[in-house]
Amino acid sequence: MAVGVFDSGLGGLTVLDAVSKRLPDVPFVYYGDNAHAPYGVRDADDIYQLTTRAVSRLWDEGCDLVILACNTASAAALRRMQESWIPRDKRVLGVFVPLIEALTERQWGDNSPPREVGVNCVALFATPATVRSRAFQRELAFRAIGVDVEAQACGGLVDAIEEGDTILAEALVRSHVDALLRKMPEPDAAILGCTHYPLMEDIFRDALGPDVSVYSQASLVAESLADYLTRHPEMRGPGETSAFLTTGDPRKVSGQATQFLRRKIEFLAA
Ligand code: DGN
Repeated sequence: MAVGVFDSGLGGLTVLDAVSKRLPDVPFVYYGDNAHAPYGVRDADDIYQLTTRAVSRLWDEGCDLVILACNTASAAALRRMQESWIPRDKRVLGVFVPLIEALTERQWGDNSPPREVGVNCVALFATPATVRSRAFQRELAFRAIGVDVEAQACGGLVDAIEEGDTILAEALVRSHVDALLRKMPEPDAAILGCTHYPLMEDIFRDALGPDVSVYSQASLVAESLADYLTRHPEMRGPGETSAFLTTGDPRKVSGQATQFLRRKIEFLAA
């Protein structure tokens, strides 16, 4: 049984890369909804419909456990899915909780009341839909008190990264960081809350300066999945090889993915 990894497009490949390195024996089925990307500018209902469709498709592939690598889908759809839609024998995990557990130094499943943690001021960089959802603040409030969050919607950054326009992407990172630092001059920590931003992590770190701890999701999600599979071995199974599915044009998406990750990837039609 493979583990499903869902993203609105190519960005989730950064998460897939990290989890495949951490769990080399686990097969994955990656589903990119390239025909409907980017999600960051869509409304919450639309994101919910697209995300449930993608997750159902991964369940059809035999993936009882699906990771929503997409922050925008995790923010706009995951809680609603968990409340009323996911059957008992399936699991869907998002990317916010591992980030927040790392930030608040909590173990998975620690349901104790929210408490003070080692950080006071957190900068969140994400897509407009993720920022609008306030999902990060909501999940954080379940676990921590006394933390100020200032969010910066990084308009244009996903497109610049996907187009490989590194000059524009760097300029956008620097101007979004400047905008955030005007609102919150001394953050303790910064969250890169979008699948694409790890590719610009060095620029974020440089623009934020050495005193800000930067939390990037790919490696944290990989650790959290490894931990989850240790506790739920029934959710993993040997045997299958990994596969890549897209709702877009497989040839075009394979070319873009190969360029995005600088290794050869072959997508099939979803
Ligand atoms: N995958 C999305 C995210 O992590 O928020 C970014 C791409 C998008 O759909 N805007």
